[in-house]
Amino acid sequence: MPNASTRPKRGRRTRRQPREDPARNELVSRSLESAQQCLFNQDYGTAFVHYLLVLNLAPMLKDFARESFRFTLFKWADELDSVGRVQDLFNCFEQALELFPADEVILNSMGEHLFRMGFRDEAAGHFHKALKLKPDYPEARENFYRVANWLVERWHFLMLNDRGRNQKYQQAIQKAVERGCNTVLDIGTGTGILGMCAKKAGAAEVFACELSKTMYELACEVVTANGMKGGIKILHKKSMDMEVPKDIPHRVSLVVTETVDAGLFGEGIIESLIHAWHHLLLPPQQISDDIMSLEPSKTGRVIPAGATVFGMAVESVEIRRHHRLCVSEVGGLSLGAAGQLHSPVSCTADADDSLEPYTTERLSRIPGGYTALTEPFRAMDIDFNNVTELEGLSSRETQRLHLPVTQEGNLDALAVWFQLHLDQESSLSTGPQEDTCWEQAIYPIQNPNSVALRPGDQLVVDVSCRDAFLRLCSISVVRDGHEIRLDPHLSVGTQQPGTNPNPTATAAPAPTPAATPTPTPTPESELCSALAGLQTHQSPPRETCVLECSEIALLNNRHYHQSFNQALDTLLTGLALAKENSSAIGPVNPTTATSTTTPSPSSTAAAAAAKDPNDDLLYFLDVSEGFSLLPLMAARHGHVKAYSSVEKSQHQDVLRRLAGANGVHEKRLEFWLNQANEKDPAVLKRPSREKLWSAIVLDCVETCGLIRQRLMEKASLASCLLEEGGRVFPERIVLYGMLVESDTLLLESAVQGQEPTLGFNIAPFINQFTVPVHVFLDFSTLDCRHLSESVELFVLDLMKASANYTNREVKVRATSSGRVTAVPFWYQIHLDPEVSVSTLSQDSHWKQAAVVLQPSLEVRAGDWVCLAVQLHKSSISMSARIDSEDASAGLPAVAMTTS
Ligand code: 44T
Repeated sequence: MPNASTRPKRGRRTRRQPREDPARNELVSRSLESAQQCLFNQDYGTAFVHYLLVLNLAPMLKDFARESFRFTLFKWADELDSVGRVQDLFNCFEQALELFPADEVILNSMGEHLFRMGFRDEAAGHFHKALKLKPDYPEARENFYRVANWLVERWHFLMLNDRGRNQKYQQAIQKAVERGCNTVLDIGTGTGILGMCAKKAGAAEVFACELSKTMYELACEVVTANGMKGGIKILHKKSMDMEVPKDIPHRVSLVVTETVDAGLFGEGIIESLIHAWHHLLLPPQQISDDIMSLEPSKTGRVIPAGATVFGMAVESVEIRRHHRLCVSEVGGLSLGAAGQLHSPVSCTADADDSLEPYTTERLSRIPGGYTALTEPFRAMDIDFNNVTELEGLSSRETQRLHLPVTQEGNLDALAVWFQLHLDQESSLSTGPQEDTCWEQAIYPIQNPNSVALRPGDQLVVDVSCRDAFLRLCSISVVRDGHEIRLDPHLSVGTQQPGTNPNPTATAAPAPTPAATPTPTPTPESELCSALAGLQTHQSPPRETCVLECSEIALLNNRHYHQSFNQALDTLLTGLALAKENSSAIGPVNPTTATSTTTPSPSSTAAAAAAKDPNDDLLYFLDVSEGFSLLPLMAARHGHVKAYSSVEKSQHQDVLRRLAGANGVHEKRLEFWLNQANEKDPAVLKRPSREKLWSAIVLDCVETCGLIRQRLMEKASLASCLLEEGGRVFPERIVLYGMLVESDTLLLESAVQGQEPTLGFNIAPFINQFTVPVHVFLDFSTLDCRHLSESVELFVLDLMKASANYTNREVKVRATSSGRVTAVPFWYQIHLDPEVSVSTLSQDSHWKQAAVVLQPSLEVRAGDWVCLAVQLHKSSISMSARIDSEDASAGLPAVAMTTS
């Protein structure tokens, strides 16, 4: 080691030829050797340090050592990650990027770590950089698409394409500026559009703030491109962190904002405006003020000026099946012992704060439609120009509304929307009937029993504002003068607590006779009312458990479970029979791979005496993500030991309860992730050293409609772990698609030109975040024209995972003329040669996805379209062209490449 005084200075070091310094060379070569040795010994931390030293001292070795260095870094990062040393992990990546600043693989990997830890903005930056360095790097592309969906949410495209909305905002802003509001702050500027409107209208000073880094950077680019760089000061800040004069020199006369979500208050508009009135806005206008004055305003105001919130009770099968258990039995299992299962969306009076009070749906597109059970009612009026009112919202008394039921049906949810009053003359509505793209807020009913309403009933709803969220809670139904409480913890109906014999029955738990128009009670209604009165006593709380909406929808899917039951039955019966036959011939080791457990033929009797009862067992492994009943269904077949991947202890408890109630011995159900070693948690393993699996269930399609990441890797591993005759479920998935023309999909994926954005140049910037694959689609209600029949696009064979192709050309005949803008796709999931389930079926918990074609393709009826489909890992891409060859004579031609 050279001593400190002779150590070269940093600046000179690079100019020096290492050959001139034998001591350094010696150090480099010894360190390199140590690095390689440590790598061999899987001591990645030490290897990493040695590599750092080597490459800092001898940068010319970078190309030579790049691959091993990356490998070491990734392994070491995984180790650091598994022990929670997050800071060290990022330090290592930063050191690595100092050495290799333009290494797309390191950038992409760092992005993945950042994304997993929730630093989405930073992750996006890394994926973006990696992609710029190597535009055809599929991993970075897939990752970028994933974050793009998070960072620039799809509503940005919808909003910017909504010319009506943009024009209304523009006119309101222009009017305000003309009337003297010439200092403006745009809170949550997004792409900068409202700020630019203010500038264009002639405002002297315009400020804008945006809390998302990605959106802030985008706004800066857009404002510059529109020649307003000097005219709008954009801050990367949350408005509540802004101060006068630090961030803006003085208070402003106008705040413009559209920080509202489907439930109005979800983006924090109440807190932002309270803060703005106290710190950023001039004092509010007094009634006596001359609002027509052309002088610069000395008072402040807000656009939008206020809002009116509306609600309505609805019946919707789609909402019901995602939030409540609607079946009492699936796949041969009785679910009575499950306790109360509900979705994470709950707005009951005692709902805990971790639950979301509402979810969102576009009712006009909800599969199966919806029925309005009441007229729309006014739930709240709010004046954004009245700070006292804003401050009083949370302490406002709960408002109790009695809503006349106008239509017979099941009460599944309260739907909420609002009118945003931009000023006194102009407003926007987000209602379900309006021609808008906005979703409505949905407050699902969590009552375990269905609540059948009928005209004449009154629904009692409490409206309040807690934690700055609007809360609507259905309290009770008044029928014939009797009040029937709807709290999930209050038993209604004739059931005993803890049982749920037929929750899908449409009969109300409430009194059964039809409501009479006269107040005179009939003997029947008297009896029922008396019953209802008796039954509104407080029942002991049932065990409750929260499941994701898609998990509840899956539980409600009878066909899915029935199909699995059938396929499991075929497999397990066949295997058990084969075992019986083979043991009749002589003791045969079921694994054949492990001869150590085979007793010697000469000692059959002794072996029989010492026979392990587990020898005859079939082993079933379910590696589905989330809650799954399949292991229980398998364990109900005799001689099966089933392993579940359910991790949450609450969910395991539900499965244990169900096992007990369905006659499954506790030893026949294991939770394998409980046993997995911490360092190596999710790796597929043998059930025990000398056993192989009879069946492995893989979760192949995500709820959003995409193939699960790393599916094929898992499938090849799974098929290696099967005993003879064993099976991977599903054995095969077939991807289907259809050519469609859909303007809606285009509007959701990219800003279409400058025209809808008031002539501002925004599209090229926001469209960098265009993602060609749309997820969570409801194909059955998508506004589109079908331009072809459905066609098979791809087959993935999970039993022979290595033989799958990655590229395929499919010829599709156009059945109508039009513009092919997208190809929605879905899957037929084949459990075995006879049984399959479709992700397109009505009761599916899966949604569909679609590739938006760029560019779209004009077709005439009868044209053959050649679709090039590519599957890289789990991401699908497609392009289309008119097939000029005459393909009409043949069947769809297929070209394929194997991976
Ligand atoms: N609403 C559409 C648009 N932000 C959602 O980071 C409107 C949806 C909509 N920045 C129904 C109706 C409608 N300080 O980029 C985002 C966000 C940013 C802030 C700085 C703050 N205090 C905030 C708060 C939010 O503002 C941007 C827009 S917020 C989301 C708007 C008819 N459903």
